[in-house]
Amino acid sequence: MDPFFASPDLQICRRFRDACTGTGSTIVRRPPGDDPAYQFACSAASGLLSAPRHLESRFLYDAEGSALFERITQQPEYYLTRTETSILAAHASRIRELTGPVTLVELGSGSSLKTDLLLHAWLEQASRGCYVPVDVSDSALAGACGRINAKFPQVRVIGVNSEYQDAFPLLPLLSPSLVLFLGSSIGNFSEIEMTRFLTALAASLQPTDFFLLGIDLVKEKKLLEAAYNDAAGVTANFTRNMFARMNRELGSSVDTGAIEHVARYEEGREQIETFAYFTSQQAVFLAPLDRQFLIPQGEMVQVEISRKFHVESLLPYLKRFGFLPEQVFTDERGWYALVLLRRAPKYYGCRGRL
Ligand code: AVJ
Repeated sequence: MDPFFASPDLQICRRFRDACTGTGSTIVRRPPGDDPAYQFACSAASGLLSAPRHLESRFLYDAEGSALFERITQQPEYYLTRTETSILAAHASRIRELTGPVTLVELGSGSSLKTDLLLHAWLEQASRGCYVPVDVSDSALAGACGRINAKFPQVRVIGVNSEYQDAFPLLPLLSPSLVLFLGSSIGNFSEIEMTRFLTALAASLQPTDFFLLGIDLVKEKKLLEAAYNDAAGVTANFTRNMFARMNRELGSSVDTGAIEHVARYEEGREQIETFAYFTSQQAVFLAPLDRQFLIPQGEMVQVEISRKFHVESLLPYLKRFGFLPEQVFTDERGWYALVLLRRAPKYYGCRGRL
């Protein structure tokens, strides 16, 4: 088939296969066919027309947003990254023991700083390795690939610049693998998004593949709210950047000075809900659609949810999708957990078939 007519999925698979035969570090990018600004504008339009108004949190991570998130992880109140890193540092070798010499695939890799701990453990047991980071931010991905390639020349690094789901068709090519989904990023999904994500991931993995999931655990409201309202105001700028990005990419001309960051823990729903609160009415122009949306003064636009979990209820939930717990690692305060899961045998859980 002429590659020009190939679907985006097929194109990315083909580029990926070509990349596998090289050496050093490579980045596989999305085909130029789909226009990111148009997609961003469509998503923003449907979110701003909904009640309550919301925007998809994946759009928080452009170059600016990814850099702001890195700064969030260094704030004293944001315990998630530090805690997860300490758990990884303590258990990376054990994880390698359990998985064997598998390819590391990281969804939402960002700066890939935590991955060093795993790569070290991998190279203690073998002379070579393969690392496939997947991220929507091209700048974060390029930085991470370059850094890892320089630090670990024995590791083949293939960056994939795409949404998580667009990288799933690559997983069968990478088996046996350990898919990393760290930082409690799964907490950004709504219930229905999480269901779709886990179904698609499970379908793309072989029974020999592993899944390492980082989850932030339910804890005292005060600690949670502090983590999402850092005193230095970095998280507030992260929230404002959603609209700053719309100004840059969609010609929106929103006064970001009229936006206040609101993040509160909803105990009933066990999630942090983050909003942009508008202190004055703003017109949001979306150039790719040639349309304008009014946000009245006093309105809130939800930009993110960060769900918090209980290990005891999450494990049976994951089992329903065919992910079986291998081992759970946690910190001494019990604030955060890393769950190592194994893809169940093919017809696991299919009643009537097995
Ligand atoms: C890495 C996406 C999971 O929700 O804790 C941090 C993002 N937002 N502070 C999180 C975030 C505000 C973070 N995730």
